[in-house]
Amino acid sequence: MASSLLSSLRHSFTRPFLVRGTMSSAPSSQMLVAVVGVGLVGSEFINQLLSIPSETSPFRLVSLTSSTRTVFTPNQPITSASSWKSTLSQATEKPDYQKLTTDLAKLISPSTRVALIDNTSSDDVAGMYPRWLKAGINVITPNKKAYSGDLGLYEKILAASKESGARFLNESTVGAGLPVISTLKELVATGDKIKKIEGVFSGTMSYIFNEFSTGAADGPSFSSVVSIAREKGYTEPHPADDLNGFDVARKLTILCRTISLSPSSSSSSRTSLPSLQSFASVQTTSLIPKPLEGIPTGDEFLSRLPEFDADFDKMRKEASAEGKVLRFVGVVDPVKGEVKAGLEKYPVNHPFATSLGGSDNIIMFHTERYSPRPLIIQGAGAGAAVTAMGVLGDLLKLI
Ligand SMILES: CC(=O)N[C@@H]1[C@@H](O)[C@H](O)[C@@H](CO)O[C@@H]1[C@H](OP(=O)([O-])OP(=O)(O)OC[C@H]1O[C@@H](n2cnc3c(N)ncnc32)[C@H](OP(=O)(O)O)[C@@H]1O)[C@H]1O[C@@H]([n+]2cccc(C(N)=O)c2)[C@H](O)[C@@H]1O
Ligand SMILES: *[C@@H]1O[C@H](CO)[C@@H](O)[C@H](O)[C@H]1NC(C)=O
Repeated sequence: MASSLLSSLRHSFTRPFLVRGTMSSAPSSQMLVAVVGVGLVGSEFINQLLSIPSETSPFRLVSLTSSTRTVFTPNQPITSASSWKSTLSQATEKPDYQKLTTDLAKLISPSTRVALIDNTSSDDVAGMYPRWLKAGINVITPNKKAYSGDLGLYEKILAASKESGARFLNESTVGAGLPVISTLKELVATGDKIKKIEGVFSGTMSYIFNEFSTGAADGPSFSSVVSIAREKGYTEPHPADDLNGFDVARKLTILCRTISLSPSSSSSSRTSLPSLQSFASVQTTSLIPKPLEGIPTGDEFLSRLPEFDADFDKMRKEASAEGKVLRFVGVVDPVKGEVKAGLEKYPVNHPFATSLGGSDNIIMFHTERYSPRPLIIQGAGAGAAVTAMGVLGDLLKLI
């Protein structure tokens, strides 16, 4: 933390001197960018990156990698938003992460830095972060795998970043483009004390319960809401991959680690939070009915889900009788030492009941300063445009 603050200060002081003498062209301190994973978010990110006018942009896009192909063109950066796709599809080289690491590391110099954007959801790619960071390559990603997985991998990432000074940024892993991690980091770094973070962290779960539970005693059946969510492309192909709550558990792990491993975090919140071995250590209450666990296909799962509609209906009726709605939330509570994900009830006039629409996320920070009324962040928590904005925003933090 202190060293990254120092390095960003150092950077802002030295940059005017570097720029002097090259008045005519782009900033002389440049950032070469490599993108791995060109799906929805990756493509949108590339388009946003290339929309920065090249005369002022400190970025040069030098490499693209999909699951089957790779291009590396440091001498002729990619500049065209209309042709990068065909450049990649015509490439004949297969992805080779060892080679990419060496090739990128060779480009690093006092005036040239390198950032790698992982826009995959791949565990293998996430496993490369320590090597990339060690080689001096900055890593930016919306992929939650590395930061919420095995603690051993996360510790390697921290150590590699410390050793080389290369940075890893993760804003878009929680709430996509919403400023959740940066807000949390700033609260902690300025000495505020986190009492509780609570929120609707999954766009899919948000949509499902916004539709299913409005405060009324009746409404559409749970299985019909899940089916519609799947048709609209809001769920994973297999809805159980959303209903298991793991996505929320991963996001909570990232928040928890961000608090407990921050050097400026008060020692009490650092010690009271559980040290999570991985997202699997988060107390997570799955919404998958027991008899449907392990069903291999999404279609079969959905065809049997109506057998459990009565159970969900009963919960909705009970909540309604108390003047409440059901929401699938995540909680990080340093006071109680608790990190958990599951279904909770909230009064019909609570922001989780009144202000959510579509697949919005909402995150409440209860802190010593923001008390009794919490700091609230709300908005679209998924979608290529906002996620790519979170990634590009991280990249801009390096300049
Ligand atoms: C900027 C950007 O492109 N972001 C995307 C993001 O939109 C997308 O959801 C995730 C999912 O993988 O990737 C970045 C991730 O999500 P998305 O783009 O939605 O997924 P995708 O369309 O399936 O694209 C993934 C591409 O990765 C490639 N891939 C897979 N495995 C590899 C390996 N080993 N090497 C190289 N490429 C690899 C696939 O390539 P092809 O098979 O097509 O060649 C796919 O194209 C990323 O972002 C997270 N996310 C966070 C928050 C919000 C969102 C969202 N979409 O709203 C996504 C996802 O969890 C994921 O980790
Ligand atoms: C997220 O990134 C920030 C750096 O911006 C870092 O301080 C924090 O520890 C990271 N957290 C996780 C879990 O990756």
